[in-house]
Amino acid sequence: MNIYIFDMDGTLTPARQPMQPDFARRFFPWVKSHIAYLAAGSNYEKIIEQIPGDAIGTGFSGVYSSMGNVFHQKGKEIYRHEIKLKKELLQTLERYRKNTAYIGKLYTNYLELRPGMLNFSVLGRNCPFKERAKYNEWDNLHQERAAVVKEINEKFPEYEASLGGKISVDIVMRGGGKEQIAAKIREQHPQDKIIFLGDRTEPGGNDYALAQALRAMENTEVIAVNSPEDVLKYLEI
Ligand code: M1P
Repeated sequence: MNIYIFDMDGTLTPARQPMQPDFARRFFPWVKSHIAYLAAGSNYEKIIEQIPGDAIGTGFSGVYSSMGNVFHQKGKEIYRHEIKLKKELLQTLERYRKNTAYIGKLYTNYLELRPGMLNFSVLGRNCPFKERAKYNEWDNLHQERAAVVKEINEKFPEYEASLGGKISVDIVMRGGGKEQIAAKIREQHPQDKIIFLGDRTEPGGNDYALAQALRAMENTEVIAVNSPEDVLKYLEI
């Protein structure tokens, strides 16, 4: 039997947007008749905003949120982990926010603490939606987020940083990222083939650690997708 794992933003839904109705219409019957897990960087509250409750409650066999630091089954929280934040880490992030060369307006909620992880966005998570694309375009040219990721990973061996979606960086305790999901699912399904679909499986992306952990195991496959349309195409639904 195949066991499926899906990332959410950019994989099952457009980044930070609800699942598209046509996608939901085709994906729901499929997910109800297969064993599938969700592996999201977002927290559980955001997942509920983006994916209709039907799939969350009854479709998926389990929902990993906050990079695998919280686990829900049938709407019930099974466990959660926390992160320890060092003063030096916060000072480093504040420096990027203060000294950014981005000339657009900056918004609040630039440090978002979630169970087991910290999400950092120089732009600020409370930005209007159109500002996300503007910052992302600028960041693609100036590689600000890549610089944050590099500095955190070099300076703090106890933490692991990766690019979030379009505007942010995800920081977890080393080993406390999406990779932990691989071992948990393998434990539940020792004999089955595990197939993971994600849009950020490249080095530095927030699906990379999970992709690598799975590649190191037998009987697994990692499928890099660029959009929900790619998922439908792969599943042939
Ligand atoms: O794709 C998952 C990412 O989605 C958001 O990223 P951003 O706001 O940068 O587009 C965040 O929730 C991030 O934590 C998450 O990994």
